[in-house]
Amino acid sequence: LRPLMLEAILWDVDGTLAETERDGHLVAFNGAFEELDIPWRWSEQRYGELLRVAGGFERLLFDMESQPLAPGSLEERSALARRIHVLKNQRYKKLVASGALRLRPGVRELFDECSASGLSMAIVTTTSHGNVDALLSAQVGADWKARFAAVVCAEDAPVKKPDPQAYRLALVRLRLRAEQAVAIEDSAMGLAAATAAGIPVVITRSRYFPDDHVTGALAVGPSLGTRAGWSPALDARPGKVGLADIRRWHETRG
Ligand code: XBP
Ligand code: MG
Repeated sequence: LRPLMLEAILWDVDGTLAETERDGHLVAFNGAFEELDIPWRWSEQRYGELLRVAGGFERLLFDMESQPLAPGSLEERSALARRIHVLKNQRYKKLVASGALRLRPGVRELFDECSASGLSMAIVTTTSHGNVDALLSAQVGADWKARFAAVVCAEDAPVKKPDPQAYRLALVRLRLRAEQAVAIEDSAMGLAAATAAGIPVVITRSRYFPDDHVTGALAVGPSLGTRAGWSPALDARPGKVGLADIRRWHETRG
């Protein structure tokens, strides 16, 4: 049997394409609290703890459990979380539409390399289509969708990572087997989601997950923008992590 070749790269969004959490979602959450006269704010550190809960709405509900100023009943909390979440996303979209949140180093180059060599790409995220559209319209252009063979967001796969639902759906839409894809992720939760779907994973560490345990990843490194600091190590020539590196890692999968 011939080993399966790499046919697609599946991209996580938050933390992987851009540092959207601290400079995007967190700022927008605190802005929404203020707008609604809600008497609490999230610090950068608290938000880091809350990122263990995937999904902004779910994160709000979780925080309210230990928030003495939150309403008492689950019904009221859900209604409030929904209002905050809507406003947060409006603010987030405005923020990223301004171009303030740039793609992480090496991402654009790998997009271009995949397009040039005809390798499929997909988006696999727990955030919404609207948020992804705002980010990629600003950073890639209004026609960004043409570059992706599948775009799987929270509306398509409501069960959030670390559940593999979003990754499984992406494989169905791409008509690929798990071994034919590589996921690029930044967190242990993302790694768990892709791994549970059978997809090998490359981790580019992000600001909020600098030392997550990521055992079982094909490769772990600081950024696609540098060849230094990767495990397994890359040859130390200058330059970025490219498709040839990803293909080589893919060939080593267990
Ligand atoms: C990261 C998330 C998201 C964002 C906020 O998703 O957990 O919930 O923090 O977005 P990923 P929403 O890394 O899979 O892209 O408020 O839209 O949930
Ligand atoms: Mg992520």
